[in-house]
Amino acid sequence: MQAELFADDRPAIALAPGAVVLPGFALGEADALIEGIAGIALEAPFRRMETPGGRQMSVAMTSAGPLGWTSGRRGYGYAATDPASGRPWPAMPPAFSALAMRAAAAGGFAGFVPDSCLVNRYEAGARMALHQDRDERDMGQPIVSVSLGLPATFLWGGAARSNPAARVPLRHGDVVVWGGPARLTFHGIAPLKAGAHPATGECRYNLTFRVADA
Ligand code: MD6
Ligand code: FE
Repeated sequence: MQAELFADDRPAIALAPGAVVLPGFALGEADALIEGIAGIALEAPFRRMETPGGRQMSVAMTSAGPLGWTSGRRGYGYAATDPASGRPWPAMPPAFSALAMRAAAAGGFAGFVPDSCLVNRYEAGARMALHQDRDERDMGQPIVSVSLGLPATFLWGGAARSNPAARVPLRHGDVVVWGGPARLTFHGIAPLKAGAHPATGECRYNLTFRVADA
């Protein structure tokens, strides 16, 4: 299996039933993914959105695919056009969807065909507070999340925001797949430590693939 060739020496880590970290699963495609992100950002530049409460997020975001995730004073959700330009989001590069489908299958979710790829860019200090991903229509569909560049600490909580969160290190090329009974688990990213990575420079990218509109 090709994934074995590229995987690093850490075994898959089960976070909970339905949720698994696949260490190094995307390493073979990492350079192509980073090139793809640069292309996406030419059409739909990274921007720091506002929360519905009016605060600016520390993570910069853009999207690819038929639907893009957006946030603003009117709330969170998916849109077919980029509110910054009024144009459709850039197409999802075929290598992106192929990797996401392969990872989902490896995580136990065959038949996953994403219609949305949210691209997150973290610079030093950027973080994501504990949240649930609940803007998608079909909670039976999993999420596939790819980490690129600087390492981060993933916060893996529970079914309630107040549950204590485990700290899970995520490195360049790691993929997290989750769905099923874990689909609504609270999760986040601790403030990114400053550093430089040969593939991305002074940032971390995260790709999250979803079926937003099943
Ligand atoms: C991040 N990820 O890794 C933030 N959400 O930068 C997420 O918020 C996330 O990784 C749902 C599923 C997988 C994720
Ligand atoms: Fe999330």
